[in-house]
Amino acid sequence: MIKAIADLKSRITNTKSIVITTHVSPDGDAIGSSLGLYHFLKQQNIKAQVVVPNAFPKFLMWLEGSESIIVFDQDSEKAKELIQQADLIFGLDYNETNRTAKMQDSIDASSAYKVLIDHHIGEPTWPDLNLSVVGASSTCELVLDFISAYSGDNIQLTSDMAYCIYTGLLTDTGNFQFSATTPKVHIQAAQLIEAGVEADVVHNHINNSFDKQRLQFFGFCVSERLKILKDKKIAYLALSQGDMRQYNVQTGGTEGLVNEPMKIADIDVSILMKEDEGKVKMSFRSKRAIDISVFAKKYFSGGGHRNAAGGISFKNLEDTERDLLQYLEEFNIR
Ligand SMILES: [Mn+2]
Repeated sequence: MIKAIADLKSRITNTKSIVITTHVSPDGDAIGSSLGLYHFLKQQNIKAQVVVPNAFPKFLMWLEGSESIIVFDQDSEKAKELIQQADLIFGLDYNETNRTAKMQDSIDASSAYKVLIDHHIGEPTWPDLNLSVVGASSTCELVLDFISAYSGDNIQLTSDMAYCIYTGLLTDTGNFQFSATTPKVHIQAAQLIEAGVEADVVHNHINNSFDKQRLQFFGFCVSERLKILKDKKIAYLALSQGDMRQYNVQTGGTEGLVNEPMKIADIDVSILMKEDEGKVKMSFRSKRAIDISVFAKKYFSGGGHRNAAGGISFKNLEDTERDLLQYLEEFNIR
């Protein structure tokens, strides 16, 4: 990594226009890593612009710099122009450009030097420089590694950087509970707290920021939509657009919902199905050795991590549910 960073350093200092991109429906790690890197580059007197495919949830809008983010969906001309003019593009928290949705064509067409930092399963060939580590807890972990390698002994983490990076560590490890929560992650968290992060502030912004209606929506999902399969190890929730309309669910409003069934002791796999226009979005969670990303990839054109993955179905909700039950039977999760 050190040699690659040295090369990148000279490239970055000679670059006129840097764009930082991340995946569609940006989560805490996507926004945290993008803004963490943005603040770091700013510290190095390097201007960069964060461009994201679509709106990100309210519970991330407190992060310093979030107001400067260009949202492709809301300002596509500006976003296209920025990507087109960039001579260096960072891709954070995704490894296939189709994860950037409507931004994909612009990124694919760009002749900019492309640097990828990601932790999802995959073997992308498009980046000019790939700093990804499959299995790392989060892209934020890798951005902090990048900052450390780039700065060497002169590392100076500001509280702006630290808050952004801590947010991704917290969210992608499910509050430091998933199996990727290594000693290193805790050491990094300590480093970030030393740099000024007040852990309870982040926790409250991320986890204790529901409004009453959203909490009632979670309650409705758990009491009315939760289904547990016969062997009691698998739980799933199938939500219609009507369900979400009824509770006025906003962007990011179902974030964390797939984890709720995992609170039941015997549940090893949880699946969330969300009806959308002409498709059903799927989220998967599993415990320990069960690699749910294999299932997501095989049946729902998805992927992600061993214990957390996403996928999609282009059938209606009812047919998707029927497919799911059949595939679960076929895949035989043990
Ligand atoms: Mn991530």
